Amino acid sequence: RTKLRGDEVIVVSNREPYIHEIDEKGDLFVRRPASGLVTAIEPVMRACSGTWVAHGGGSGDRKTVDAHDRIKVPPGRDEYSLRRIWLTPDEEQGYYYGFANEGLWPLCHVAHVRPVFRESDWQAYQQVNRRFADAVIAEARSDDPIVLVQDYHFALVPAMIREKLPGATILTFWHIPWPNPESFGICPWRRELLQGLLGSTILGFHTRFHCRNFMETVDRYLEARIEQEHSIVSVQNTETYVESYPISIEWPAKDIAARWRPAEDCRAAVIQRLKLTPGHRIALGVDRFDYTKGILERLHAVERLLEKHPEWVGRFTLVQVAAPTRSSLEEYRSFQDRIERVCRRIAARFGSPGYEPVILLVEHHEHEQLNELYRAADVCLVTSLHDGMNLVCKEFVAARSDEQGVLVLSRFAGAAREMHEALVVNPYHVEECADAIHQALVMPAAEQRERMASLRMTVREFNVYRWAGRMLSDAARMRLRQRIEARV
Ligand code: ADQ
Repeated sequence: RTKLRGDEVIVVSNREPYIHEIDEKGDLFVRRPASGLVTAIEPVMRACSGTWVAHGGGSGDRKTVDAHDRIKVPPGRDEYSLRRIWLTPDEEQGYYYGFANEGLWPLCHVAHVRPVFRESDWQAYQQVNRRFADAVIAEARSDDPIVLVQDYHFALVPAMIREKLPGATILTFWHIPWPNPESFGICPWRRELLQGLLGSTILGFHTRFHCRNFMETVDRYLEARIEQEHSIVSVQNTETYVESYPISIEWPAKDIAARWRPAEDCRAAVIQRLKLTPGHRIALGVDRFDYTKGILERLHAVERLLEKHPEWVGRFTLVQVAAPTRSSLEEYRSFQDRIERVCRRIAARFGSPGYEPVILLVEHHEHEQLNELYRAADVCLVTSLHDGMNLVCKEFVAARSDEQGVLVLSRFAGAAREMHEALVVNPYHVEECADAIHQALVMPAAEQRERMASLRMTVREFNVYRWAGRMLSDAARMRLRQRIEARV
């Protein structure tokens, strides 16, 4: 808030932070989406109040807005404005499911799912990007707002805004990895995407590695001047500062953490609810049900663990919470079927009446329910095949005020660059993962405490306000420079 000093802030993202739905009885209720992006941006918006422009996708969304499609949120607290954009089914199909999630998502993640590029999806993507850019321009009260453009759904938006509002400070954050130039180069519209992103004042990625990949991609496919040591890319007269800003979570306030039930009670509650035996060891996975999250590899590791260490059979369970996501895409449906098949196979091999080695909960959980699971678990398994950052590992650490519990973390998640005290694994290496789970289960309490205390220091210090603060300070610096240059 100090950094912004009254500047106008507008956020653009596909996902809205509050979704209004209508239940079977016709009553309205509000839902928080399972989204890393929303988890990260929402505290920043609450702190600076402004306008959030997003797709209104809930069945009750239209019922709750005013004549300008706006609503104050969080419900009941009215801290900032949410401006909803309505998409037609064809727009949503082509822009969101098609180009963004069948094209860009697999293109940017090395997860061996082949991207699909349809001309009609590309048309819809351009059209929807134009609609969001127009909405930002209409919402802007000044000619130099700060606009935060979020993610791969809106690669074209920065240049579209820049054209109409040359004085805007546009901060674009790409929440997923950026691949190497060869991989990115298969996209038929690579030049257009790059030119769109280079309308940004600042373009942020989670890691330096992704920044370097981006700059090499620009170098390969556009006529641009690249100053590696200053991280500046210039095309014609526009300069973009490309920097890494590792995203994080809001560290729980002292009074909130003080009200949490003791970890032992959480454990007892989960054991009772899931019908486990007392003394049962719990490994936890929390993910959107996405093929990049390494859920299959995690199951293979659990299966191998039970083969290798029969002493855990009957005493160990993986609780896998998977939030349904993009389920209208075939790739996601068949992935879910495959996971369910493997769970049944593991149950057939190692389960018995009253004992399930894997409990798969395919449902959205509220924050409090997740927190209880995080506090109940002996081990948290984050085995992404590729992940921009991954917030689940940070949420787990934040929940463990008792300094117990072990994090097993994929080396291919951006988070592995900061969370060195985790047991860092290659999720493709089944044996290594099985061994890491075993090591976690037998780790002495004192070692758990040491590792967890250190992880907690990192996440507490490098929290989401640090992420936003660094980006906004850089923006403030660039605004000043622009103003000075405009006067010369
Ligand atoms: P995501 O791919 O969505 O984010 P992640 O960072 O792990 O991945 O965040 C997922 C969020 O959804 C977490 O806050 C988690 O608690 C929540 N969630 C998961 N399963 C849930 C469930 N069943 N019920 C309720 N909530 C659930 C993208 C990138 C990441 C990057 C973030 C932020 O893919 O790499 O970390 O953006 O930049």
